[in-house]
Amino acid sequence: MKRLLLIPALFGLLACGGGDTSPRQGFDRPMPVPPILAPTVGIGGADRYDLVAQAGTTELVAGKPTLTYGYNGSILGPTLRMRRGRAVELAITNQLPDSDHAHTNLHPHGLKVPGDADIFPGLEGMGLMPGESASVRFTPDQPAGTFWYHPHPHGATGRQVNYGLAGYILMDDAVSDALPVPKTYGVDDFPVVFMDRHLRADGSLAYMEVMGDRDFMLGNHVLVNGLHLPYLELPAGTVRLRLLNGSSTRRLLLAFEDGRAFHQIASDGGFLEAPVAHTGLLLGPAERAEILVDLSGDRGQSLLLHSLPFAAPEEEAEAGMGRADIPLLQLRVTRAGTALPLPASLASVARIPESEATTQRFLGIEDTGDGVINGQLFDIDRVDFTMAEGVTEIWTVKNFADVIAHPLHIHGGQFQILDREGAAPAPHERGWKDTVLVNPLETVRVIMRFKDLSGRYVFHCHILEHEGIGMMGQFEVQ
Ligand SMILES: [Cu+2]
Repeated sequence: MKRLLLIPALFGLLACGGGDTSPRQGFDRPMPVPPILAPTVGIGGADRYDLVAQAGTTELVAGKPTLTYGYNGSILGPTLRMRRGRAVELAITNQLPDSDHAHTNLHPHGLKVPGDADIFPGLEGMGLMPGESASVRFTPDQPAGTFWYHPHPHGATGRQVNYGLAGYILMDDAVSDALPVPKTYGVDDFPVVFMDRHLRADGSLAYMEVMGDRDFMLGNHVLVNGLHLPYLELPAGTVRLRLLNGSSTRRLLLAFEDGRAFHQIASDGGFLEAPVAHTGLLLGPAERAEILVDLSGDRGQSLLLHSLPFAAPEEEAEAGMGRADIPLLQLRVTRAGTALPLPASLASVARIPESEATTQRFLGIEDTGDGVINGQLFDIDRVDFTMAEGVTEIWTVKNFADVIAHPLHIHGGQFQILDREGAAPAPHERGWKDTVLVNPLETVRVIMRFKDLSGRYVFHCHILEHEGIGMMGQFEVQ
């Protein structure tokens, strides 16, 4: 690999020509809500979910049909509703059009599952060719939360996700059942996924067309549930939005146009201990946040959800990161609703004591040269770390780059952030996480239990183009 961050500025500026449409355009199409996929009866009575990866056409921008990929449809995929302790059988069939990038597989992002279910049917051979199918069974045993699924074929992940292959997994348990928060899907509880995409004038997707895309794959449209600038009709009460940043590179600083406070109730791996108030919430690639918004005084009004400008390293900013105010979604408060009191506490999130860790590891992330994590590129034949089932480890992650933040994702479940540059994490980062933004020159320590894991997993930068270049390693739980 040549020097990674070489020509982003020029191409980034070109790529951002035209930029996002102004806040007052659009908002004439409703935000699609992915359907919940009703399970069939699988082996041993498991809830069986069948996903078919396929191509289709979507009007990401009204009047301009785009070739996209989706599961069981033209873009994104149905929502899978799982329950802690209930057996699942997950099946994937590849019906993508034949191409160099047609092999696919499936990764349930954030779920704690055996290695053979984490990316199936595996990275070897990069999965299924068109016409092939695979399935796995597992029984999820982790707290309720908002997770997602997407393909993970090495070298093609970024392209396939960019084309639309991604869907939600919502986990329920006794805690989520009992919490007095909105929970009627599509009524007061909504999945909202943001995807930064580069669209040409004719509406077609441009992916990895210029040198700079490899470093900063920033688009010119941020789609919301697969559409540009949709609206969502909501009740005049408390609503719950399950936010997911499904962008390759773009971080979003989410806020409402009137600057109102909202409350985060969950991070990547489930509920926080207590709600955390924000007026702006930074969400990096692959991160999730569930928020509660009080719309009880807004009947008949509309409210814009947008991404505010923020300070980014110079090279990122030159490529278009954080520069603009990006309109995302118009909330229209059109019917009566119920204002719910904010729960004082949500769930127990016991801190993993540092003394429990028996191993410390170091991950140095670099942007240049032929090695990007601890001096090496991904090699499917190399296992970087081996650990015994049940151990607890502390991973110290250092971003040696001064030009870009890398969102590190560890497969196999959820970890906790111990500190950033030695300082305790902010309240909203004290819950379960599977992806952590590591800012330029920053050192972040995380602690993770490798309990009930088996086999091989990966860890990688969730800027999918970086992962594709080789910013990924493997660990094996024995
Ligand atoms: Cu990266």
